[in-house]
Amino acid sequence: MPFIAMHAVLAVALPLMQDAVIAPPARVSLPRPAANAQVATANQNLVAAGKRTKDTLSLALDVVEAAYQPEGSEDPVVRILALAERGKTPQVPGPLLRVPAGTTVRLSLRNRSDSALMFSGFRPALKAADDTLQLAAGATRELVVRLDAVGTFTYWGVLKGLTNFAERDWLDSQLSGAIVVDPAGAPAPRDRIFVVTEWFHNYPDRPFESALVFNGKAWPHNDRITLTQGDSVHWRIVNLAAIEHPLHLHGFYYRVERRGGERGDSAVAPSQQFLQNMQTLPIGGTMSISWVPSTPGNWVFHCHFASHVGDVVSLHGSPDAHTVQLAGHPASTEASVHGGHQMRGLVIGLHVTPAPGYKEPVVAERRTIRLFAQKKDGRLVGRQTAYGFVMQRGDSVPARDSVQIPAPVLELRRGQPVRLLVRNTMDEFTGVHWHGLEIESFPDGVPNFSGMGAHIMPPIAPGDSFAADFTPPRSGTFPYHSHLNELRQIGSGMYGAIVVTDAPRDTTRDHVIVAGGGGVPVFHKAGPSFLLVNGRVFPRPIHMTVGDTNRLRIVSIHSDEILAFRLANDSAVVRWTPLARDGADLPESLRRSTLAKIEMGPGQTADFLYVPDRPGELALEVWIGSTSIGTRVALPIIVEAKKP
Ligand SMILES: [Cu+2]
Repeated sequence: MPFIAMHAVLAVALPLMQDAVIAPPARVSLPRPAANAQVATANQNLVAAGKRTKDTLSLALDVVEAAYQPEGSEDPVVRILALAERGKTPQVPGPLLRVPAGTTVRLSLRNRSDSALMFSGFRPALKAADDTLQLAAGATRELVVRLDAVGTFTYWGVLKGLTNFAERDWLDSQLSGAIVVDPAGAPAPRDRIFVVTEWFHNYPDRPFESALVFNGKAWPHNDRITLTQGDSVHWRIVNLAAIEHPLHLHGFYYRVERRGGERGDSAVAPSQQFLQNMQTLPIGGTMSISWVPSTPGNWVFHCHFASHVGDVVSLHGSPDAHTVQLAGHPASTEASVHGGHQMRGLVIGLHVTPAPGYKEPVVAERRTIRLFAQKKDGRLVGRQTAYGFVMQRGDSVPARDSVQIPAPVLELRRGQPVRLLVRNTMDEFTGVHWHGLEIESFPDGVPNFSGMGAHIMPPIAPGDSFAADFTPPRSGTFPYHSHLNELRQIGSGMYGAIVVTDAPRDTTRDHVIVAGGGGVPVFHKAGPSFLLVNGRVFPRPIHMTVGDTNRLRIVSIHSDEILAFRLANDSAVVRWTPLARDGADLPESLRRSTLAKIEMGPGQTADFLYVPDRPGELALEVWIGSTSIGTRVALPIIVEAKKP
């Protein structure tokens, strides 16, 4: 719950950060489990709990005091209440309730903890207000419920007095699990279920402590998933954390086939499905996605909030590494010292094994684009260091302290082999991800993970270069950005747009709009969350002519915020026509004129057609969060009359 409050606070403009030396705060003492507490294990959701005979499932669950270690074996063990099948080990997330439709569930729920609790969700057909089960300390409740509706649902418990799982804090944070109701008579499912939960502890006077996990364990301590090239993959993702997550798949597109929440789950009509590599999963939301890993190698599926894949959600990380950096100190994080990747939290690692006969493409000639990853001190608001990419034009190398935010648009041609030669002139490691491009794993840009077998992409060390060789297979709009120390590097400007086309584009009618950050978001204190559109708080206007068909390519790449976009004139929101999403063309059925409004998570792109019908001025307005509150940047669009 406090995580939400925190995001709300970020929308408020605040004084600039101090440049004084800020030492990382001392480790907080975390609530420890009792010595005799049972140890909770990570639940991969592969085995349905209970005992099923014909059309009845008998399930006995106990709430117990447990010891939980969301990260590695060296990392803190914290206290939680957890659910266990009676007589078995407690699990995080709670045991999987999975049955064919029409099954009657006989549930016995016993509270062996000292805390009074309330449970909800076991009766998904009821209204939320009617589905509450009070469970005093020491009490046992029996429940008989027939599950008829197919889909993905959730159950959850909270401490007495709370009414919603999103109000949970650390102690009750893991009292929940997935309910899956399969069609009756269907073959054994070949899917995977991933449940997101967060252990969260707020402190009045110190940074909060958080561990964000898929199926009970945080990256890099969770299981790798092995897939075979070309096999269909079906996943259900369940968000039982108190914040939404923009979930991004590297290398491939997925389709969202079902969407749901606690009280419902419905199929998305095939005509409404589209190719996407990012979907924001709301609080309490579920989704069923399908995709085909068509290229072998290592890939990641992760939350695209930089803070959800970094130190901020690690119990043992240095919570204020970025603040130390802001204060002008040399980077001191693990990644900078050892070159190791710094991802934590909500990441799933995939190994896609090659199909027989797979060969990496061999390319004789490539067009080379030289990019420089650079820093410039004191260039951002609050005298923060600006980070960015600069492109070499002609023979001379760009000035070492030159930085461009956003990075230059990479104009690539579909099917033309290219080499992005990235030289790191900074004093810290980096890596670059060509977000959404369906390329080989090695150049994909996740340091120490992208690649296959022993051929793994290294982080780009200070003074080193990395050649990302690939051939873009699809025309569209994509972001590129740092994939190391994302909070600091993306937050400080290491992002830009890639436009892949079949033919040169007419930039008088084809406009790229990149919305991102201009300074590191600060989570532990109320801090600013900067927003720049095309690199500016007051962006330069775009010019259009009445009657012309214009294409707007919008890239949303703030490190930690969902952005809302709206194209409006003085009086009203205008209409535009969606063309593409995440770089992939939309099906005909979704290319319908619509009100010009969209919310986009980090890494998401969308292309629209807009035909101005009268002269005058419009604005593409961009907000952090939902429209009408918080920070707004307006990009003016000046429409001129048609020349006679
Ligand atoms: Cu997230």
